[in-house]
Amino acid sequence: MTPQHQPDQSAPAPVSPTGSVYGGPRRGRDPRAQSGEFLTSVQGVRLPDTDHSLKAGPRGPVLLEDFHLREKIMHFDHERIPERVVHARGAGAHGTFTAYGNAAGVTRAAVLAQEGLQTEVFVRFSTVLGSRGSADTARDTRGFAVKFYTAEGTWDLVGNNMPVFFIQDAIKFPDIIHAAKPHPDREIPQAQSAHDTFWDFVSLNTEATHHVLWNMSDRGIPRSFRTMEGFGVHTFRLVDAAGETSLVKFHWKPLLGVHSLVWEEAQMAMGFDPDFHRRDLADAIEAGAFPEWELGLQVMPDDGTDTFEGIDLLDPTKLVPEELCPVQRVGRMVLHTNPTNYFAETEQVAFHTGHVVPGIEFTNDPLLQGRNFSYLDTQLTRLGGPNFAQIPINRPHAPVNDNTRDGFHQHAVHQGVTPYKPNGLDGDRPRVATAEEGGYVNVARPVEGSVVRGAPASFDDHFSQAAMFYASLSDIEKAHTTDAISFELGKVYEQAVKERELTVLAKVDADLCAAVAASLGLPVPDGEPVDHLPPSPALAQVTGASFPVAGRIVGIVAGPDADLAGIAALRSALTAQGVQLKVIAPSGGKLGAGTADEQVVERTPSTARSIEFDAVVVADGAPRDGDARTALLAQEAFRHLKAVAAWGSGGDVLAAAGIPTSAPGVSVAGSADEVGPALLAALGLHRAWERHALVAAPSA
Ligand code: HDE
Repeated sequence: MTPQHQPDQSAPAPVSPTGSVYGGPRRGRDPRAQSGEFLTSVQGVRLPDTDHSLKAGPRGPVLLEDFHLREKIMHFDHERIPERVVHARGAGAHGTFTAYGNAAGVTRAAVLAQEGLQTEVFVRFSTVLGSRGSADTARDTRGFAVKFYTAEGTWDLVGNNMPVFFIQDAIKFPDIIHAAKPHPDREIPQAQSAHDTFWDFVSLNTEATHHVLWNMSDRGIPRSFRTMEGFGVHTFRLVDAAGETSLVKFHWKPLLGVHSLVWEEAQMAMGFDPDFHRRDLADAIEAGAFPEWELGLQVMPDDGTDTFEGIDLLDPTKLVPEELCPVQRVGRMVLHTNPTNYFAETEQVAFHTGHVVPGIEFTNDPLLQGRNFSYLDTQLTRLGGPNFAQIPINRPHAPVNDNTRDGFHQHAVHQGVTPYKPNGLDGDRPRVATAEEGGYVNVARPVEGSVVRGAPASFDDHFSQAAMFYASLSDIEKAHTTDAISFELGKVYEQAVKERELTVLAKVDADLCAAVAASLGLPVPDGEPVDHLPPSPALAQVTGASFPVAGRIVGIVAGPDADLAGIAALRSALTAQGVQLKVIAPSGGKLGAGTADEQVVERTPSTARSIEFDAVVVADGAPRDGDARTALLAQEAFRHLKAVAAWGSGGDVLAAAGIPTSAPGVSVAGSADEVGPALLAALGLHRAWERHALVAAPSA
């Protein structure tokens, strides 16, 4: 007799309570969330007092039987989990990815291939080196990790904002990270690469040179997570419905363009607003300026060589120039919802390169293969056991029936007696799936070779793409990169390390090497730059192109006698483009309280600092002999190449601050109506780059 099916495999609910599909507390309550009107103990006993321990008399001693005290303190003592060993500092958001459908020719993964299909995502951006409480704007690579909750299972694209990596083989990851993290003796410096051990390692391990140049370029100090590109870095293998394969590289293209801070701004933000990027992301989403990216693919033939136009696709220190292989846009991601709870979502989210769905496979990139081990392993310590996939933010939005059982933090109440296969007692359920039924059937690919510890000869080319990258930058970006390397090596104590790094730079670009050597007061070493591919214009970010301005912030200096009607008019012109206006006045409260043009004062001279604003405007009627910090505000904005504007007597305030009102990106108008269009145009260009020559080079 065929055994009767027993409902053996009940699994956790398929949709995360913190996912935006569920809507968190906004739509219905998660039964595991806090509920009830009264404060209770962990066991649900209502509490009359949570401020006093149970004592023998008001002056003590405290009694051991105080279960509430013990429970409250016990839980508090264990509120922390280990921070990520890398990428500890991060910020996340929920969103939706919509496929255009044009990827159907290369992959059978519906998330990419099915036109119009919407897939929920959770994205976490991060710095690499700093601790969880470190500052956002440190010079560093940024993580760009996307969890796609697809109906075919979860797919994680765990990328960075740079397309290459420091090392070619995962076995070196502990080395690069130990070298880049704070020195083990004093645990300094925090969240930065400007120190001896980092430069010691990268000057010896020269395969890092390409990534080091990206870090030292403006990409290392993004203006916002919203203005970063993202890259999958490795080459992946896509499989279409017919089983045909292609090699691909993944790109995220921000609709707002790629923009960065200037170095002085980044340094100031580390003190004035260490949460700069986290705040920017959350504020933009809250304001409705939802960040968007298009996902793009570089598709290359899987012809068995694992190379394209002579570029080794298995070497993660190499990119494929977009001019050689265009990026085809296959979908759009919109981030529209802030997390409800940082710890539950952003901290507990667990990404893994091995989370893939049918139609997405790996290549033999040795960095990728090592990552496929690491990301699962790290969660055991970080999230405390093997059941981290049951944490709400990590739950697949696909039915899970995995036959795993028990373990720490098991939340499911599984039924039945047959968590094994084959089984006869439950009709051998759950069934295995064929490819047609959506089973992850690997494409058959031949593997052969001798067992060796080594790398192919092509991995020995450490400089040609570094040189190409540097040659591709705009002059301003080259100047910034030169300043950045001069700064970082200037912080290094060991002379030998500086000298060694100069020999590396000599292979990249002679002018770069000479400028850094001059800054360090060291001789230019012998050595010729290597040959490289032609410059790739797609790698430069200062191009003169204009971009949408949604989410930008303008600070407006005002006071009790300011032209409030003009401010109101400017506000509506800016708000229509998604730009926020923040009023800065001598004291808090409201200007013109109770009038039609009432303005809430959001900043005073003691709380306003230029780093918060993409542009600074002085209103007609603003105090002419105002606080000296107001002059500093305008001067910093000017020095950082930001748009500066004024109307009416506001122009006098700029003049008194020593701002040349005819300089590029400075507009002084007769009325607020004229300021709006000029300001929006300047914001679209991000910075007044032509002003670069006027201001102190190292700070801009
Ligand atoms: Fe990671 N990386 N990584 N990495 N990585 C982690 O996983 C690792 C690498 C990246 O927001 C860890 O859950 C190894 C490249 C991001 O939660 C860990 C190697 C790229 C994040 C780990 C690399 C990345 C991580 C730490 C060399 C870009 C943050 C905590 C083989 C393509 C994800 C964790 C988040 C996090 C290991 C190299 C991106 C330890 C061994 C290359 C965005 O598993």
